[in-house]
Amino acid sequence: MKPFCRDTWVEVDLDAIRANVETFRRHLPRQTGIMAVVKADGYGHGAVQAGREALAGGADSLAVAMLDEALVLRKAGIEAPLLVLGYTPLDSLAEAVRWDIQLTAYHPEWVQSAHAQLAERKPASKPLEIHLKVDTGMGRIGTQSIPELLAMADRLNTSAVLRWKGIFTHFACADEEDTTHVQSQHDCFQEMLQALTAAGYELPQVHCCNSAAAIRFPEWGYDTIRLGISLYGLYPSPYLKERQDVSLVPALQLKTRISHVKRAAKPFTVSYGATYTASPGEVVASLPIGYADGFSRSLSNRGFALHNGRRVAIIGRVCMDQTMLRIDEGNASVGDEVILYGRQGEEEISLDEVAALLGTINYEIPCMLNYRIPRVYRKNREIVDYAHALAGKR
Ligand code: UAH
Repeated sequence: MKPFCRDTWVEVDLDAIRANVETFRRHLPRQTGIMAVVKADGYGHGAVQAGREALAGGADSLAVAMLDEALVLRKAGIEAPLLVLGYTPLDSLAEAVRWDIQLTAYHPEWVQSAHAQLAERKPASKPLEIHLKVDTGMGRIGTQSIPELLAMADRLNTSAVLRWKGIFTHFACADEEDTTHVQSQHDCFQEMLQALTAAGYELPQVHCCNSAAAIRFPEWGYDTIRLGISLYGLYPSPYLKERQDVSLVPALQLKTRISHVKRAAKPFTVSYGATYTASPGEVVASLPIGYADGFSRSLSNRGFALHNGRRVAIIGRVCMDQTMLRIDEGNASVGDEVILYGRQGEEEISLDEVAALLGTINYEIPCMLNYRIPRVYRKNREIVDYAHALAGKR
């Protein structure tokens, strides 16, 4: 029995996730590994399920944005190397050590405090693995200073409680046609690596590529890439989608079922604000999904859905828990499946299309779908797992 009652759900095709990892495996040099980025609950797909599938498909490690996300993965039994890409407060170091989670550092004072704190522990703790983050042109976390980088490398190499595991940077514009910025970031990264080797340090794991850079510049893969959006079958930008350097398979669909159908006998208005008037003869179908699920209210009177393989318009305002459609052709009945994101027959509503309509990027669309929506996982078309926070199932 399915562990939820709701007639709205996200379907994740785990075979697609695996196929995307395999595509990058073929696209990258042999020696380059794949770190699957499953932050933000796997970009809305489910971090545990997406992470497991990525690892089974050939990824060798996982990355998240914050320590709490890493703890979820460890507590679910994932044993692969896990890296926290963002900031970790010093008062949480013991948790990172206990659960064997790699952290990111970018300031000598943080590294010194981490060393001092862990060195005091009795009995001596196992070493905490650290990746140093350098800012080569993103302007968010990361050091821009070679003296700071050398000071951190020195502290890590002489500490018994810290271990220098990696060094990385993050690109701001790798998805754009103009490669000036990404090239200059890569040059800057190489200068920082050279400063380390010139000072006698042996480089640990080196990584700089996100999905876009891995697609465009597979030769910059170094020891590993950090594969985020394209793990889920999405291109980092419309430009890269058009180029088709790699062929990706989208993993996520958003589905629901009609909860009410009415044919207008006389004109009536639809939803809050009465922004749409149904004319006599029009068929209006209600759907049990709304903006409180992460289905944007900005799709009011603008978005589309798929019903019986045809595109149908969203009419009136998207409410907190309900959305209405106009069914122009054919019959509609309570219980009919409706696709909000994904494919039905020959028709598709891609996350790229929805993002363009909302004036945002495809990344944001699955990330918005929140805990109220159950996730259904398929492999070989069969349902293999569920996740639903309201049912206490991860
Ligand atoms: C530091 C860092 C990120 O914040 C995100 C990613 C993954 O990016 P894509 O989703 O564009 O692949 C990697 N690294």
